[in-house]
Amino acid sequence: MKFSGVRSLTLVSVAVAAVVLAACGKKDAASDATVIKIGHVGPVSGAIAHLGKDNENGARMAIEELNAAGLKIGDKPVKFELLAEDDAADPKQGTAAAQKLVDAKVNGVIGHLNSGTTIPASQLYNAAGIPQISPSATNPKYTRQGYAGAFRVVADDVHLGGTLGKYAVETLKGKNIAVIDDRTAYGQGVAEEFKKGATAAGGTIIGHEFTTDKASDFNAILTTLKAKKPDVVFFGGMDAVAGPMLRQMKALGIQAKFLGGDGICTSELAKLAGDAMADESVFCAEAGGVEGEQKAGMDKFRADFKAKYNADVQVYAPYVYDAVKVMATAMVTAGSADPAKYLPALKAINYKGVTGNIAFDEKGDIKNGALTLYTYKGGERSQLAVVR
Ligand code: ABU
Repeated sequence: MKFSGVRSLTLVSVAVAAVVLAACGKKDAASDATVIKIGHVGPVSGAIAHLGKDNENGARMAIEELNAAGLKIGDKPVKFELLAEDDAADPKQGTAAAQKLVDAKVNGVIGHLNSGTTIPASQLYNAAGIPQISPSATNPKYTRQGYAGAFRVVADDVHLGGTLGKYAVETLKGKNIAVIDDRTAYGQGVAEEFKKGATAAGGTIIGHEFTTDKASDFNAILTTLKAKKPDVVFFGGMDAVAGPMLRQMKALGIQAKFLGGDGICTSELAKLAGDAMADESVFCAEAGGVEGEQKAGMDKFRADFKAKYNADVQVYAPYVYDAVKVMATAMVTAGSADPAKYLPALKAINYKGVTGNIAFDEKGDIKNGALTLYTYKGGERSQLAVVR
């Protein structure tokens, strides 16, 4: 097919304009601002939907504040749009959600919540050149794949599991320690790091049993472990499994202290465990934390979140909130929401958030990450200490 000179020039101009528009983003019809698409993925269905909603609400809160502030990027007004996807904590659904965001040409992604979804999804974001900040996936592998655009605003399982292992032996005086994990990327990884930490501190691992992130009957593995007389049981997995496990431990008369990582360290755990959780019998760690004068910002965030969503923060909403703000700050600094252009600013970020100071090391992990140790009293999480 042949076109006249003028028509082919017009077609070329239209094609060029379409490419430029795709790179710059569409315009918001009401305000004429350039739309910047931020993807968020977490499990908003399934057993840990309460945690996925917590994360997603953290993202929504940040996006609303950014839009209310009327930000400009490269002297142009912008409007942030949240594209929120559900991965149901399932690796396959996670990659499907990631592909949807890649196809939508999002400018950046915050997520996913679980290590088991974050790691496979990161391959797709990396191939598409889309920066990703995980607010909660703690398996170390995520930032050890050599991806330039993979970042994490929380500590990893080496830190988390190792610290809890030492704590189980040195502070809780555990000698005979049993371990259970749910065989997910997170549960398995944090349990192995816990074992290393506990063993190095002089504890003995008397048994390691396995379950899944969908199981609800733990009688067989708990009976096996009970026979070995543990004084501490560590669980690598999430609160939706830990709650029923605690109930069944009580029914079997297992008196051991119960420890877990950030996956069980939620407001919801007390409800899930019911009356099976005696005061100061359960211990866990969140993979971040603030102390001193930074506590005021976190306290205000929690109060604002509760007022807005009529729900307590579960664990990671503030980290999601900060991750969105970090990404937006990098775009403003770079004067562009084009991933290739704002990525250097993201790598060099030094941001004071509600979760503390956020700067990344060469892998994309948070520098000088903190952990907060908690126990439960009267059905509430009760902070013990912030450690680094
Ligand atoms: N870090 C706890 C929950 C998320 C995950 O890493 O799978």
